[in-house]
Amino acid sequence: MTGFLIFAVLVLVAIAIWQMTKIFELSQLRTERTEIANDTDNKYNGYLLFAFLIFIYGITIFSFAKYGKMLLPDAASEHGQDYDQLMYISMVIIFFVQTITQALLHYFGFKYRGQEGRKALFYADNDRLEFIWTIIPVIVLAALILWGLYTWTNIMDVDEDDDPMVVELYAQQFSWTARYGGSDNVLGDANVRLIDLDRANILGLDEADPNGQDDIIVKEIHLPVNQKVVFKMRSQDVLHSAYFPHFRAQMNVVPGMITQFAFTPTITTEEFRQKPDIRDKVRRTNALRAEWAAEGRSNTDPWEFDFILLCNKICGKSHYNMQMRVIVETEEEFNAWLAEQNTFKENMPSE
Ligand SMILES: [Cu+2]
Repeated sequence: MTGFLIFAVLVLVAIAIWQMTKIFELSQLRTERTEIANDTDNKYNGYLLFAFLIFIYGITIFSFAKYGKMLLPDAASEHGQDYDQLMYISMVIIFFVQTITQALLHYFGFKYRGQEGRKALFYADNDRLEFIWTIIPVIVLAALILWGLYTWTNIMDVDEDDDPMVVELYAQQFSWTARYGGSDNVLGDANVRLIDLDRANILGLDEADPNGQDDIIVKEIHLPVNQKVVFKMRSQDVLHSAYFPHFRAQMNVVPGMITQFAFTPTITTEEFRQKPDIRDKVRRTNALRAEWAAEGRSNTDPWEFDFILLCNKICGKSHYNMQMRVIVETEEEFNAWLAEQNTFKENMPSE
């Protein structure tokens, strides 16, 4: 409310000043026509161009300094390194070109501002110039696009020789469920029409399919480090999107079809938590949460870093909270965890 009042007062003061200048101008005896910009006006506008240039450079530097820490940490997957490199190079090129062209644009605006007696030069075209400013972007963009396509094909190419671990991601409003193929690493057939909540068959597994008997259904993903995993995704209701920010992976989850994405985690959760930038982030978040706790707000328990699977399609009112924890651990830890889980068959009530 106070903010609004201050804003209203400022607006009113600005209007008052504007009206006063108008009265002042009207009271002056003028000989020249005021609606045509004179040299002084053009000079001021030229200087304002420089002021705007400083503003855009300033806000860029400010944003990097203040919000740079909000960017994602280093990638935790094998392909994530290539992906980040592509992103990094693209950004460097964009910022480099932007910085130079903006400076030139504003400088020329100032240099060739209107001046008494100066006439614009009629300059129809210049083939050589046009060739240069066409061919340079063509080469740079073609290189970026080809590199991007090559990287994308590499990421999306799931080679069965890699012997990836198969995990199903099942999306529904508003939660995720994961299913492991079990000892045979093959997922049993499933269909939403077979969902039977009375029998606790929440994913609609075909009870007659032998491949499904040893499947393991969980609410938390565990992954062994350095093992390729392929996620097969199904949706029960609407479009969702499986987004693993730390692994640089995202794929739409579409009702009626199976989509997939594969990646290899390269670092365990424990190791990732020890990284200086992650520790710093956790410290900052928990300092904020402590402040909130002191104010008596809810949801202020200390936070510990975890990899996470998020939904990245606005799929309904609780979309924001559609997430699942992802734990990357050593192979021994993973096997121990897996051994503790019940299979589909063990969980089914007997007839
Ligand atoms: Cu969703």
